[in-house]
Amino acid sequence: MNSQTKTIVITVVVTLAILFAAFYLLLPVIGPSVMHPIMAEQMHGGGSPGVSASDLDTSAERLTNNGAFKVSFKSELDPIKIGSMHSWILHVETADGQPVKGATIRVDGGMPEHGHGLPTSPQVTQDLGSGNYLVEGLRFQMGGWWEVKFNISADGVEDNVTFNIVLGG
Ligand SMILES: [Cu+2]
Repeated sequence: MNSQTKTIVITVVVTLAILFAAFYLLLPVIGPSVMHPIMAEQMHGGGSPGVSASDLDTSAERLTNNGAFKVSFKSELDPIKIGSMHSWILHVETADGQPVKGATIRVDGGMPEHGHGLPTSPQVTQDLGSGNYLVEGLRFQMGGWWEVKFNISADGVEDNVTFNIVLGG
């Protein structure tokens, strides 16, 4: 190795060392946007173990947990845009396909991997008839895996369904 090569090698090593040091020093500053998912994962033990966003069932039509209702949704925004307040129309049928009218429906949800809930309190504001219900006030403020859960009660039967939404960005 001649002295010129040595100088180049030393310069590269020193530059890399400075870059690494700067990265660690700057972490708190560039923090929130970059670190949110990583820190949340550490704080909440990585969410549900073994579940990754890529093998989630993201279909817009699902059976409730106990099989009482078949539920589907149509978003006013398709595709759903991060940060935009919008509504859904939820369609509820019995397992054998009869529209369920006059149901009482509660909405809940959040990001399992981040350990936080929905940023808004979506509500079913209208029974549109024919098993259709207007859900207003949905907003997803970041990309990633969201769960939107509906608790449905009708004719003395109560059941729950969870839709998985994966937003890019
Ligand atoms: Cu989040």
